[in-house]
Amino acid sequence: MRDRIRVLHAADLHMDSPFEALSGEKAAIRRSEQRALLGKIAELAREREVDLVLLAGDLLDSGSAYRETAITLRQALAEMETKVFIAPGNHDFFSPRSVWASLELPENVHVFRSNEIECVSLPELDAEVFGAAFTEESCPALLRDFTPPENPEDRLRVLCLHGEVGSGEGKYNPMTEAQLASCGMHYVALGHIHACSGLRRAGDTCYAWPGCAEGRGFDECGEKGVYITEITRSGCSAEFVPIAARQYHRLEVDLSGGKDALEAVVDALPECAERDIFRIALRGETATAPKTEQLRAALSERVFALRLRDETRPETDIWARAEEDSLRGEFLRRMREKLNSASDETARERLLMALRFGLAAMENAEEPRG
Ligand SMILES: [Mn+2]
Repeated sequence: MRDRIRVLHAADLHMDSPFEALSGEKAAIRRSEQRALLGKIAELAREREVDLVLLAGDLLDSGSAYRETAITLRQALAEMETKVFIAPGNHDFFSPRSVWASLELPENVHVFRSNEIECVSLPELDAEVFGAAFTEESCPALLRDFTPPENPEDRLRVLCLHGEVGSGEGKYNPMTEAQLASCGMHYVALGHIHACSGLRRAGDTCYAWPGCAEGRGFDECGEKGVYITEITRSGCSAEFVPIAARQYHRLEVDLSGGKDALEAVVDALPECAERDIFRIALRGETATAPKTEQLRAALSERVFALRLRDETRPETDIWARAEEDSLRGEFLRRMREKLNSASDETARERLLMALRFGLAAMENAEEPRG
């Protein structure tokens, strides 16, 4: 009898996402990189000689797919050379009009089509794979009333589902740890949450979600990938394998102390920055406003894509001119008084803003700087 099986567990590829924050050209590159995930998953499945591939939903960002995506999907699934199970999620739910119904899928692929948990027996692996599909954008709590059937042959049991673990309330197949503990599975392969979970345990049930396999925005920063999970009757181990083509990063760069903006940003970039996508906030106190357009141009070759925000504040020695016998001096003195008696941080922020605008107006400058 098999005492273990090895599975590749992936979810939330969200293929054909719009990538609205990127230019049209770069968005198209990102979509082709999402498609390439399928080939990487197939390669990894062969390399690691996995027994099963479990795809826990939201493989597609919507009910439809570009022609290229449908072709790649069919090819890559066939190349996986093992049984592949797909549990459609809220973005790519199963319906008669969905890709899952219309696409002619290779024989090694089983797509769950009903929102009731079904069981597929795999006697050659001494295993059973359970699963279900979202059949619309929401899905009731599938584990709430689930009772595992008898398991007289002590088969390894795996459940592949899209859904979320927590209070048991919600629109997306919510489940509780107690329900997981009593569902009779050795491993529950989940999808839906985009940050990977790490291997978790509820009673004797191990469960995990790998997160999305390719970031799509600054709320999906860092390494993204899939799990290779070894499942035994007494427990599981899961290895996270990064497969994303690019990472998203959020950086804050402090320009206080008269630092050169370009130098400071370049210093802050990680290795392989040219591959990645950045949101950089410039912070700190500066004498003059950083020239963001120049900076963007200078950085364009060093990163794949960039969003740059100037959040610097004027240096506080703007008060140096408060003693002047001028309109500016008078304005500064009055503003200083108001700031000293500001009731809270919000009032202070507002006064600082007024100060910057006031000084800019007096200088006839376009940018409100001190
Ligand atoms: Mn989802």
